[in-house]
Amino acid sequence: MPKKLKKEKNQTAISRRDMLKLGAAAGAATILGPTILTSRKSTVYAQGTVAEPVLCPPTPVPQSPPHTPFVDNLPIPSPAVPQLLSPAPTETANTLNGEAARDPHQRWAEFTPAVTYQLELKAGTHQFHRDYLPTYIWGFNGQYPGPTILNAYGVPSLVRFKNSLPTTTTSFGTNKTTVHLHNAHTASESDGFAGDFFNTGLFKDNHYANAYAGIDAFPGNFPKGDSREAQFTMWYHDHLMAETANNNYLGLNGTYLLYNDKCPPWEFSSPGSIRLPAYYGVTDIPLFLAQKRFCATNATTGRTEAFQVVGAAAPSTDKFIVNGKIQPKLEVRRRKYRFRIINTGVVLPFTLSLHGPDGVQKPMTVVASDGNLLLTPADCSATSGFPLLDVNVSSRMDVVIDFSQFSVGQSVYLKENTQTPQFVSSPTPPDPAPGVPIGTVMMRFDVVGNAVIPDTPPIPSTLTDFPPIPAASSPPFEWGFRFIPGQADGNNFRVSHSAIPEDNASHVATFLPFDPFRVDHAVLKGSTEEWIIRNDTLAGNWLHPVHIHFEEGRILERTVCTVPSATGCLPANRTPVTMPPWENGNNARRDVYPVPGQHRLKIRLAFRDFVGRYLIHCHNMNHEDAFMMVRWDIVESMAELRQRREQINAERIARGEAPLYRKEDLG
Ligand SMILES: [Cu+2]
Repeated sequence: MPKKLKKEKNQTAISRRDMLKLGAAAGAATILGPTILTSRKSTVYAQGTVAEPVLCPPTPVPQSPPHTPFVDNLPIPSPAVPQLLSPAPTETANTLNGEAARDPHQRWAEFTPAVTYQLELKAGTHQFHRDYLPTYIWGFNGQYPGPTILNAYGVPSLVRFKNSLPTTTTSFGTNKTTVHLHNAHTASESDGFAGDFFNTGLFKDNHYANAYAGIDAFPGNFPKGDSREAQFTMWYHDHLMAETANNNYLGLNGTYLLYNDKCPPWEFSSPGSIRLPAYYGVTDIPLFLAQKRFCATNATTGRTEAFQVVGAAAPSTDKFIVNGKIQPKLEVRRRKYRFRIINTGVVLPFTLSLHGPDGVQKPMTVVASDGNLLLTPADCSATSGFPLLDVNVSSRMDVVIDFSQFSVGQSVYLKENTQTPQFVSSPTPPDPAPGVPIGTVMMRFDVVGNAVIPDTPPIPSTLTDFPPIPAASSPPFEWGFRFIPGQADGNNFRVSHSAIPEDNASHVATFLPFDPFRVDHAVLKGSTEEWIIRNDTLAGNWLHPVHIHFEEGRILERTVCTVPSATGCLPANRTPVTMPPWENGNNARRDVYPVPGQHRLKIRLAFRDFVGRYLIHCHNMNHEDAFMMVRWDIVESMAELRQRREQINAERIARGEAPLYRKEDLG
């Protein structure tokens, strides 16, 4: 035991930036080699001419400059424009012409890209408010939020992510990247695995089949796969190990929407359509939520720079941002609108409600959670029993707001209920509506007239149907999300795991930091597993929004421990927790599973169509960067499963740990 503790201490002493170096060095065979071969290509891409930021000192923590509420219009992120790529995309990585190393695209011939895009990661400036000077950002095509990709199921796409980030920077970003499309059904080599980062000067082609999960089970369908698996609202973002928070805070994220017969990009009647508000940027609008803090405006540099609020000992933010603006306004007509709310981080949940000019709460109808249509729509309102809409980091909540309930000339407010209210100006302006302090308002909707485009019909009472929950092929696999007391900030979150249910000892003993080359669980393609997600940290600590790449799941059960225990809740002490209809597995599918202290969630996942490396991690970006993330793999065959599980056991025994898999679990 003393030996093991010593080893763990050494491992946890690794800094986050050391981990990046380790990732590059340990991956020399697969990552560094091709990088060296192609590094001369870095001069192909001209670096931006944006002056690097002059950051303000870390102490004292500045108060952001004041702003006038509701003077900027809500920006609509521009749609990405398809373009032909040169060099043309290839199945195997085109490392001789500047592509980063990767495994060959899976199912390339089956899903030949019909549309291609290029998004260039580069420095830029962005004005977050009329009263501010421009702020240094990193963005896709230099813009924040990045361009919105609009595409359809059945139309395979390829996005070339070109890393033109500065070779040196005075910002708090790290100029390597890997881009995850959350939570597309994507082959591993295009999934933005956190260890698959590549350097500035290189590009990487991510191939998106835009097929539903279940391709192999429904080979005759068009679009391929099981249409009940459709997801509509996704977002793409930097997923660089140990630096995701910084790079996202700088602006490396954008929206990716998929359409199909059920949700086409139009509102008129068409076969299969449920006729939700659908005109992008007009009646169907992404709301990209974020928090920031800013330095004092610097007249010499001509900038109002962002203050670093991520990393060790992070101070809190004091401005709420929607689509890149502080407290914007949006003119709306008296009709229904769909808003696709996305929490882009970095670490706090938004807890939202809608209020009329009299301050009274008004309903928002939730139609989708994490991109998946709900079985039946559900109101977030004062009378529904669920008055607040929790949007954890990376979760998406699609709501329909019917502005026909208001009169022309009235204003409506989107309120944040749990975070410290933002600083607006001093003295604080009066409340815009009774019980709605100005600092709590995310944005304002101004009802300016009757509908011009005819309103959509009432929201159907049934939006979709779900595939059946498949039987699990093995005992539940348990993942534990743990805060590790006594460790340095930035290095104090871990994921434990065990293949044996109720095996509390393993969860206490096993908590290695993320290592892209260590596999903590291997699953068989085509199998279904029940996973338990548990947070044994005592209540009062963080809620962890756990994200599982690649497949959607349904929460079958949520319990809280009535006799709190840091070492594992006894079964007799677990009591069910009522879940809102946008979380309950009877009505909702998810890919972000919020797990507060002393909670246990039971979910079931099928692993289909592709193989390779995937992730389970907390999506609080500071937490995933502090190593609350592990790799799990999907393998092709029973023989490979057995070999990989034996290898995992052998590596654990070599570390002085108990084997993970029993003989009967080896496959
Ligand atoms: Cu967390």
